[in-house]
Amino acid sequence: MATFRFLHCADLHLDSPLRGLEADPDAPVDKIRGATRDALQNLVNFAIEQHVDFVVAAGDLYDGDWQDWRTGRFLLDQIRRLTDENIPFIAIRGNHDAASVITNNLRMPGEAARLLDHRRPETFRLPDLQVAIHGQSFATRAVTDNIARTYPPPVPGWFNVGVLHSSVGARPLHDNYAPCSVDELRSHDYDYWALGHIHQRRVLAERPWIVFPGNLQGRHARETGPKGACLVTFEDRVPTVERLTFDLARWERCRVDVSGASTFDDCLMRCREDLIGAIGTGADTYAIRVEFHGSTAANGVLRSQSEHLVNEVRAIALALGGPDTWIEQVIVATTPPTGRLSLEGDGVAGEIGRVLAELQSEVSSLTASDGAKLPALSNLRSQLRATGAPDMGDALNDAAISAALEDAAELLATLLGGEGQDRAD
Ligand SMILES: [Mn+2]
Repeated sequence: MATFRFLHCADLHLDSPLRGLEADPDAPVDKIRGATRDALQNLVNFAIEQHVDFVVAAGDLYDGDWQDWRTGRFLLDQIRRLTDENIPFIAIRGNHDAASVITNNLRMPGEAARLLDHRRPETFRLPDLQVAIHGQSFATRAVTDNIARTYPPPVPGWFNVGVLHSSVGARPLHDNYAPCSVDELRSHDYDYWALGHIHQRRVLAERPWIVFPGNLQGRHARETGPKGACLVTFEDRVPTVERLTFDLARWERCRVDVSGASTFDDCLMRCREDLIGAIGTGADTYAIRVEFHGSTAANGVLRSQSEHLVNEVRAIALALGGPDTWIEQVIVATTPPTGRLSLEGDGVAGEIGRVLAELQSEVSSLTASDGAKLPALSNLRSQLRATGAPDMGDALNDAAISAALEDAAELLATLLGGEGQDRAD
């Protein structure tokens, strides 16, 4: 057998509508919208520059719901770039393609490009390399038969590749399309199984290789990290598999642990450190979801000043990564500190607790119009006015006061019970 190299990609989802983009006028929409195309173009550039021997695509070339003929033209242009360089392109249709009018009518440019049959398994042969590529396209969106079972026996003495769009094994988060097991695939005696459907890269076995390359380009905040394809090199009768990255726009989730942070600014400092790590992975454009978690004295302020928080996080991202680093969302999932003080007992904390409870009970027994009669409240009003705070007017109704008192209780308990202080109870 000759020495050869090929690329295995899957789940291109060309022109997939990238979720969460349109709602935000500050998002680098064009870069992210064009990302699935850029990634394919990158793969084709690599194939041509390195002159790989062929390219296999294991389904979901398109996104089923997105039906624009330009998507089809783009794919054909890229395939033609390969075949013009004598690089064969062999693909199957996945569940998304089966629903797509474009893929159904796709006419491959010449003999070196092939979309394998959907009625039965088909074998594409590369006699010079002694490579046989076996595969079957999805006929409909939901193929629940075990189509791998009917794949042909290997061509003896050749390198046999099985191309399959399947969830392989029980994976509760995915639709169980074309079900089959790793052992079943192994029993086929092929040299490499080029899988598609699972969007995360996974190597299910190494003898033979049974591989999901993951999708070529992440499409939303759950498809994070570098995305690309696999380069398979067959040399000295042994195949090796290398992971290649082709995405330019990258989704990341930045989980900022603010446990023990005492202020809003401390939380931002930690966020900054984590963002430096998240945007240092070599992509051009980043879409980042920031999640604050952990037990912190800043829990209340992070939650009450969420708009300010988003602005600050965006400013940090802009300073670190420029305009192509986009904060997709900021999630506050923090909890109050565990070391918070109990506003009970005989001490000062208990006194504060009693005052707050008294105010709380007075408020709940009043209606909004009675609010002005509450001495503490009218005092508070005039004091607020004296400090130049905006007049709260109607905002001072019983529900608002009640909520403010709860916040005050939490804040006082947090501040008084911060690290290094003794608990009163
Ligand atoms: Mn897919």
